[in-house]
Amino acid sequence: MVLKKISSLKVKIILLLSVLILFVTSTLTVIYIQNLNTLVNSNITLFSTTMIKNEKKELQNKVDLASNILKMYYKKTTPAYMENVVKKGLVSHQEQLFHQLNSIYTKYKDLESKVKLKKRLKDIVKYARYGSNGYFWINDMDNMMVMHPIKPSYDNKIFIDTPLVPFIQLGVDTLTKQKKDATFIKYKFYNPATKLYEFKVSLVRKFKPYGWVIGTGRYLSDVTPFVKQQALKSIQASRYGKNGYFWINDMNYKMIMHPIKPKYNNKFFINSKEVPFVSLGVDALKNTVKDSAVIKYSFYNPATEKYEDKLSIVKIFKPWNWVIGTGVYLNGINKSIQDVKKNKTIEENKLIWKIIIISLVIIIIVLFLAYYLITKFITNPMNTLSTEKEHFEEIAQIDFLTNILNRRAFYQEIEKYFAYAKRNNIQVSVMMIDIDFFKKVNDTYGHDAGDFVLQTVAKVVKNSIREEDIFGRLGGEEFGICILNSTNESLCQIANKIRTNIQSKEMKYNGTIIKITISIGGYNLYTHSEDFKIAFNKADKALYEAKETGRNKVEIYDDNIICDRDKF
Ligand code: GH3
Ligand code: MG
Ligand code: MG
Repeated sequence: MVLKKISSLKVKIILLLSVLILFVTSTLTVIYIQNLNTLVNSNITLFSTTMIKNEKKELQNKVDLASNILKMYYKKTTPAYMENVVKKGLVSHQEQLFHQLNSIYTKYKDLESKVKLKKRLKDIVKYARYGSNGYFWINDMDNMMVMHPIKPSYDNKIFIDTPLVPFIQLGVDTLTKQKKDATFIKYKFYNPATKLYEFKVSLVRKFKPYGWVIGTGRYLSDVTPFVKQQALKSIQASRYGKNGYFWINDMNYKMIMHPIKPKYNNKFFINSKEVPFVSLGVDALKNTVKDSAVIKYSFYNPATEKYEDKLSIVKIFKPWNWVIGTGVYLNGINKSIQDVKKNKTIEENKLIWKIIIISLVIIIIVLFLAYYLITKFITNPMNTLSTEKEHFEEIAQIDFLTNILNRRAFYQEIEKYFAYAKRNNIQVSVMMIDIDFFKKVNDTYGHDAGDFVLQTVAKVVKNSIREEDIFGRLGGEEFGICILNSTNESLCQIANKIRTNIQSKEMKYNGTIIKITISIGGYNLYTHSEDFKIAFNKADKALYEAKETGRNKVEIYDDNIICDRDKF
């Protein structure tokens, strides 16, 4: 019983420890794998956000740079700068005309009649043009319009104090005042292009042979489109990387310049699927206080000839209300992110497998150890694994089933008793007990019931004798007892007490009441010269007789004693 308890306790501890180790190992493994996963995922997210952030920064730099180019051109549209540009242009164009006039005059002045040559030269001036609408007029020093190529109605009219046509008088007066052959004049004049009165700068120059003043002028505002055109050209030519470019649209959704698809130029794109970035950009800029915005959309990629996701930055250029934009196709970034993801996942999987294998090894070792230890304790409870000396000795002396002395221990004790009795001249008796028809109990109720009966018999017998009496299991269903200070009478009495206690005991096993009887052979030693083997042989003989003569009875190995069952 004690032994069973010991081994089952150990088994329980082993099981508990194993379960604990398994639980801790698997929990740690799961936690580790989860943490690893989160770490890898956050790494990838960090990588991709950094990547996109960098890309945005790059684009912002590019668009800022392009915006600076526009700013540079815009500076050319300040009044002073424009006046300078206009003046330079006028000088060069008039220089060309005068060169032509002078050379023809020189060539034909002796060949042709005065009238004819004058008409020839007048026609040259009349039809001379430059730029989109540059022309020359002729007046004389008497403020008379000699020839105006656009307004022939002015011809041969004198313009003095006429605010609508101020340039004749202004030119003549300035030339006279400055005593120069050529001078610039600046005045306000109606501009049919903008329908506004605007500053116009004109260059008037004397053509001496005929006393003419030949003038030509330009509105200062004429410079702006020219500068803008130049700015557009510059931006159009600005490229970076493999296929980085800038486009420009205005805040009214009109494409002003697209370097890759010029067919979009001057077209409006409001919520267009083909060209989504114009309205996306304008709307994003309208919705922000900043001067730039990020937009995402799908657009044709000339490199792959496919429509792909694109990330762009648009920036407003306020002076001209232009939007300048540039973008990058995200497939490059996505590919790098995918690559990183792939590599990280491979690394992660390798780590996970390592951890799983380590955990599995630990689990297998633990299971194996547990199995080994448990089987050892269950199948061989008396093995040397127990380090406690006490247990070891107990295991060697106690009968495993009945928890009384085993055969070896019993005979050892008897030997001591016999020696003690001999020394002190004390009377000794021995008894052999055998259960009657025990085989039948096994056959009828099963071996476990038989074990239970053996245990019960041991208990009942133990309770029927004194503490100092020796009681042991000799094997099977046989027990031995040794008592001191006894006579044949007392032996007979004690034996019958044991027998009747057993007979009257109701052994309840799994609800079934089992009743048994025992037979006892006893022997009270004649002399101290007999050893315990002889004594037990004699008791055994008496037992045999008890069995032979009916069972459930006590026989004493002494013909003089009749140990009658009926007396008890
Ligand atoms: P008898 O009255 O002649 O003694 O008959 P019996 O059946 O008791 O005698 P036998 O010697 O033929 O049978 C003894 C039986 O005891 C046989 C064996 O199976 C059984 N036995 C021996 N040791 C144990 C044990 O530890 N547990 C159980 N359940 N049975 C045991
Ligand atoms: Mg027997
Ligand atoms: Mg028997």
